[in-house]
Amino acid sequence: MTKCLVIGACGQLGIELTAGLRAKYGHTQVIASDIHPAKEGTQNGPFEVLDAMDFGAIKRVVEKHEVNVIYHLAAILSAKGEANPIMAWDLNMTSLLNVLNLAKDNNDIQIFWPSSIAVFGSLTPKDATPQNCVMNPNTVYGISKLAGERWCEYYNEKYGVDVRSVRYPGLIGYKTLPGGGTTDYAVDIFYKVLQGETYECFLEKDCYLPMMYMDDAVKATIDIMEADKTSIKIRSSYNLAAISFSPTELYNEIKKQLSEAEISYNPDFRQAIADSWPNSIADDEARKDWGWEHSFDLPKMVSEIIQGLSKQLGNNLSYNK
Ligand code: AKB
Repeated sequence: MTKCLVIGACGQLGIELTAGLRAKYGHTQVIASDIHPAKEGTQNGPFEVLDAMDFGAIKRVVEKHEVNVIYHLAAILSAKGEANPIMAWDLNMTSLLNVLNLAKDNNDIQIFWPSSIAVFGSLTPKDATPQNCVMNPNTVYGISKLAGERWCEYYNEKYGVDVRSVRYPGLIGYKTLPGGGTTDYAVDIFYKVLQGETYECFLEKDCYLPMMYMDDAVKATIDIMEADKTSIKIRSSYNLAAISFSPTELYNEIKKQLSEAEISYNPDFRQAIADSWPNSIADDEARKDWGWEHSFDLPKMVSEIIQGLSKQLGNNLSYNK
């Protein structure tokens, strides 16, 4: 019987992954945990306040609930990490080593840990970036993700830990605001335009980045964890792709569906981070090894978010779909 622990369940992905796992395995089978108290979306099942830096605390929660699958999502992202690099490194690495060491002592525990397109850098091929290529990340977040990937492969090879990982592109959902990422503009814009405000974009208008709608991200995460062990050939982290677009392309699609939407551009320090990341990703290995397929293209994603977020915000703007 699958018994999951989600670490970082109150974050942008955590809330939606917890909901997806509970829908699949049952509410009591998924323990949500976070350093912050439970919030809406995590309260319909067990919840533990948990510091991912505290090995003993994770072990106690795992033993108490007889957990056999850990989704470890807690991390400091790219833009926020630059404000406090040492803290970002400490959190991102110590928490990963905590769950890997737990699984090393108990090989029945399976681990999911997310990597990111932030592992790539200025010397990486920009278009259709392959799984294996030059990687020279220039953020502490990217450095920690690349080091984390090496640790995952090491623990799998040396100790047999069943750890699985994907390199998420920018994740776009509307249920919870993201915090501290460079791709967050693609979520922020919806909140602003649906409240009748002009969105001031912190990236340049033609800056292409790999992105993915949250439902696809949740599906990819559950799919890789459910795949047969023998089909997982990459134990560092899989390239994962869905759509790529620039702020202008996103804005134009929103404008088609919500004619009031307005945007202006005022790039800041996050532009340099975005410039070092790929435009698009080749994810052939994920598609071949464990059958990855995405479902959301840009128009479908925009329409879902406008409809869902309008309801959530209770606004009465008219949209065209
Ligand atoms: C960020 O922008 O830092 C994240 C990521 C791409 O991992 N969304």
